[in-house]
Amino acid sequence: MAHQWRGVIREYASRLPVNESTRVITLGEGGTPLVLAPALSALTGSEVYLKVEGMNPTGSFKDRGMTMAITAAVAAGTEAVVCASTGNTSASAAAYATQAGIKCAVLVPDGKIAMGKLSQAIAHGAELLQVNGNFDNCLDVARKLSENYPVFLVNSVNPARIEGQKTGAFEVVDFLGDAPDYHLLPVGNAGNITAYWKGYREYSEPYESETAGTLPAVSTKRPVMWGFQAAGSAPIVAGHPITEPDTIATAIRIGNPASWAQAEAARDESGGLIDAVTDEEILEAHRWLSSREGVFVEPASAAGVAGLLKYHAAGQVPSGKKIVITVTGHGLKDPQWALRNADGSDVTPTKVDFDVVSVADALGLA
Ligand code: AN7
Repeated sequence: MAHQWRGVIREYASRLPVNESTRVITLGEGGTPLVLAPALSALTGSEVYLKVEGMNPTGSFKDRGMTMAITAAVAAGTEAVVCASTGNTSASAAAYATQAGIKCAVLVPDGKIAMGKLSQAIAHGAELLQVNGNFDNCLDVARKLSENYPVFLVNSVNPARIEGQKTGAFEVVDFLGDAPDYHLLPVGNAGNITAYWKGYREYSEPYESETAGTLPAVSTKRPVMWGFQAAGSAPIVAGHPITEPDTIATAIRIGNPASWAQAEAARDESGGLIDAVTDEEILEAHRWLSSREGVFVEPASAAGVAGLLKYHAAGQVPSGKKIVITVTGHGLKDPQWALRNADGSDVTPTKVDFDVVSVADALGLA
């Protein structure tokens, strides 16, 4: 019988801080496709898979953490949540808060979030404030707000978010049958690299479940973690906060990541790296994904693929391995980038008259 995916909390309940009496707030997140990328595999000689997180209910990986955070907020009797966001967290928080029947306030950097994400937060009825400052300023205010007023913070500094997001690693292992050799992903506020590493660690050892006793290890190994920041917003690479982060990949325009230390731990414990990719490299990877793999992502989501292409060009990507790259958000969030050519000029669709000969001519059909 067909099995309908029940959302990450119900699918992975024994490995999450929930029990039978928890009221689960879910939109059916998780269970996203792990797609074999033929062109990247041919290029590298490794099996390269894309974890396509744009397939989540609000179009990004944030939903995995948000189902947990809003579930925790409801369990705590909260009536309002707040988050700072470069866009995707606000879209997700707004949707899950709506389903829970609680209020949601979001603080976003003025003029620096993609239209799709802004539309989502507004559509779901969030109290949206455009802050005259960047993401780091927004997070600072959101934290202080939650410390001094009756609102619950749902940014990834909330441990419930990391718990939910670690299920991405579980799904990769469950699908492949073991952990991959490498896992690549974009790094912004560094919650996701923290969460994947936690998931991979927990799956590689016996796990003391709160509800199901001791669970055996699922994987025999852990991947090497490679994280990529945008060059204009690469504090972990620089080794200091960036006060005026800049990149076209607005989702990861973050100068002082909240989970900085945890990201470094994931890097070091896995024998991996965190490096920067330029906006040009990000856009090239974005085009590669849409035109060669059939996967449309928003620019920030392509940072992991940009990293793979960069390291391949430097001869540092091994062949014969399994490589998973999380592509974090859907291309429809920020579609304008597809309408630019590689040289930066606008794409101009060909116009034709409504007769078959003109159409055949335009298509080059002799
Ligand atoms: C598509 O929504 O920080 O390193 O406020 O939207 O876990 O922060 C978004 C981050 C990568 C970086 N890709 O992940 C927010 C926000 C996409 C994103 C990241 C984000 P983290």
